Amino acid sequence: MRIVSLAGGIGGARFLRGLKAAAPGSDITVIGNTGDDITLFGLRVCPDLDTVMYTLGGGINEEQGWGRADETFTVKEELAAYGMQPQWFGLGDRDFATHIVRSQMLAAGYPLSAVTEALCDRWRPGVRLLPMTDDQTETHVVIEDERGRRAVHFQEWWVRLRASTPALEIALVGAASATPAPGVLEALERADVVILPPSNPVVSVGTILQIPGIREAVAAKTVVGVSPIIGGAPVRGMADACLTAIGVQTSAQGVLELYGADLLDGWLVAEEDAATSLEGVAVEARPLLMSSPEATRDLAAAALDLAGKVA
Ligand code: GDP
Ligand code: FO1
Ligand code: CA
Ligand code: CA
Repeated sequence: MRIVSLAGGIGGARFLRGLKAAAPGSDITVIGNTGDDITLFGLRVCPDLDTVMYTLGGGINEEQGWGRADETFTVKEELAAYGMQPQWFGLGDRDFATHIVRSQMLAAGYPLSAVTEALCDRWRPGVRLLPMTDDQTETHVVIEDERGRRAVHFQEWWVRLRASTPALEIALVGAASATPAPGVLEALERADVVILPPSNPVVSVGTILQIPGIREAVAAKTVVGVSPIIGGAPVRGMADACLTAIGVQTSAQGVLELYGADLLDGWLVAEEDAATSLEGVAVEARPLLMSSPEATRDLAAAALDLAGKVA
């Protein structure tokens, strides 16, 4: 079976581990969000691609959900001793090596998709990991504080401000002129099913869907999504702040309506959200917590099962 999945960071990566276990032997292509990407100290950092690569490749810091296991922070401390900014983003020594390789290859003219493939030669994630686009796109957030109304990089809002300052607008800068990375539309074209993991619907899946051509190519397929919202709150992180920013209620129903019946054929929600419904979409209630490898595998299996029913 050919499966395509659109993934952000932690929620996407954990779900993909379950998907690999639920569908052994299937061909899985992951279209990764690059809206979180940021250039720091001259290095290109791609948090969501790296989270998927490290999680599926066995290098992730399991408790944290991002960054490397057995990490040290000597370079970060040395940069801080020089007074280098920003100091609110924690790049570890092992992680730095990934960003050095990536930045060197990008500077040599390789597109991000080729760089990602080269990095995955080491990590062997067991899926084909493609960036949504090779073009530089970045999610920026409009906030208003004592310095006035201004746009900051998504990471500054998310990590430095912990999403505590309301987002007035969230925009993917560069989206209009971006094109899907090589292989993205081809993988969608060939897919038997598209699965939307419980990734952030605004700044992960929503971002990928903004690259011209991707939403239409996804909608043409049998698409099943998993709600990242359970009982009116995100399972972890601050997705509620993102949904509020775009005027969507933080609920399984709100996210279902945001994606819409033109995109989704099936939608998995938690037991307490069983009343969720939208004409044209098959909604099923299932245990939605990825609390163990078995629970995560069962969740992915339920998504594939629902896809089989609505296809
Ligand atoms: P990020 O890029 O690291 O923020 O990760 P994603 O965008 O891939 O996923 C973030 C979303 O995952 C959050 O909105 C969480 O609510 C959701 N999430 C995390 N763990 C679980 C879980 O166990 N079950 C479900 N249904 N959603 C989860
Ligand atoms: N998240 C944090 O909350 N603080 C950090 O210092 C931080 C550093 C970091 C470094 C590399 C990386 O791949 C991810 C990192 N993250 C950090 C996670 C990341 O900023 C966000 O969780 C995602 O981009 C949101 O999806
Ligand atoms: Ca992300
Ligand atoms: Ca469809």
